[in-house]
Amino acid sequence: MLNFFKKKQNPSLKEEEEQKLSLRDRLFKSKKKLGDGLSSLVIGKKKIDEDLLEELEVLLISSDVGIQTTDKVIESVRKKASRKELKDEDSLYQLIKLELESLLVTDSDLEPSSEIPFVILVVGINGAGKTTTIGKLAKLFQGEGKSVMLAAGDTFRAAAVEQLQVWGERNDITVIAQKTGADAASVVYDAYQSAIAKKTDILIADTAGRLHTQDNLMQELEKIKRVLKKHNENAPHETLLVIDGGSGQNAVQQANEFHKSINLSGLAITKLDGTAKGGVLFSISDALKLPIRFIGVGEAIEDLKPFNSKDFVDALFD
Ligand SMILES: Nc1nc2c(ncn2[C@@H]2O[C@H](COP(=O)(O)OP(=O)(O)O)[C@@H](O)[C@H]2O)c(=O)[nH]1
Ligand SMILES: [Mg+2]
Repeated sequence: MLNFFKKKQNPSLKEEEEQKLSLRDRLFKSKKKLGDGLSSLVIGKKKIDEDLLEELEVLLISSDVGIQTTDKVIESVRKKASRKELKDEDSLYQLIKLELESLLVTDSDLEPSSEIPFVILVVGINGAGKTTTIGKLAKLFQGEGKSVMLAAGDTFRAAAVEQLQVWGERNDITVIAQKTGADAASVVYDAYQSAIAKKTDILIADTAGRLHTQDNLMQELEKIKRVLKKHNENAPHETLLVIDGGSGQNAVQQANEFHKSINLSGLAITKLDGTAKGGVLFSISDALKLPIRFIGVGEAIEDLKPFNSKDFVDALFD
């Protein structure tokens, strides 16, 4: 369930403090695995030998960096290390850290264009965090002074539509919905027309969870895109895949398959507060070369952060 739907109006002091936790605190489990793991590996070492590379390989693979991406990192570290003499363990640590950072696709801000409505189609499997992320995103954009409308495109479950409607009412965000079982493309199209009429800046469309193996459901997503494109070839301006970061290497597979079938433009990776599998971001970014737009680091509405590769790597390694 969307916890922030139930959020109290006046958070207690404790809750407020929790909300102020830094990215480093939120990514604690992954930091412990990757950052602390790397520290203990390079401690007291000045040169990179085969033993060290082997240990590094084990660390990266066990941190969900993935075999192919790990190979790439190891090769690059090997080459760089043979060319220059490293001063101390810290230079070695920094070299590996930067090598990982270079895998992350930068320039990742989602900048709604001047064309309105800027349409964001949100897709992913069940429970990945789509609806939660949409609520957080809506608030984020509202905070930037933009008007937002939501399309309740998850028409499979009555609860899904109601949840979004109740939340929209409370937060003064229009939600366009039809009854359960309605054609998702028609809901999104309705919302698009309404957003044009109201001159809304951003339209975010929720969709039902689906697996890439469910052909009929994947076709439904294609239909949503087709219907939008008929009216504006630039829409949807963003096709955002939401993935649960805790699913590790499965997340890479999911992202690959969704990308192949509906052509994604960006990723949001959720639940990084609860997992040590944060290494998967390097793997996904390297495999798909798609920008990671946002990361989810908690259940509260403030817990969606625009992704910044340097901040992320600093939080894990500093
Ligand atoms: N801890 C944590 N939980 C999250 C995050 N994002 C989503 N969730 C939880 O994941 C669950 C499923 O989210 P939901 O948005 O309903 O998934 P959907 O089926 O893809 O729409 C809910 O309990 C959310 O509160 C996150 O970044 N951190
Ligand atoms: Mg949902």
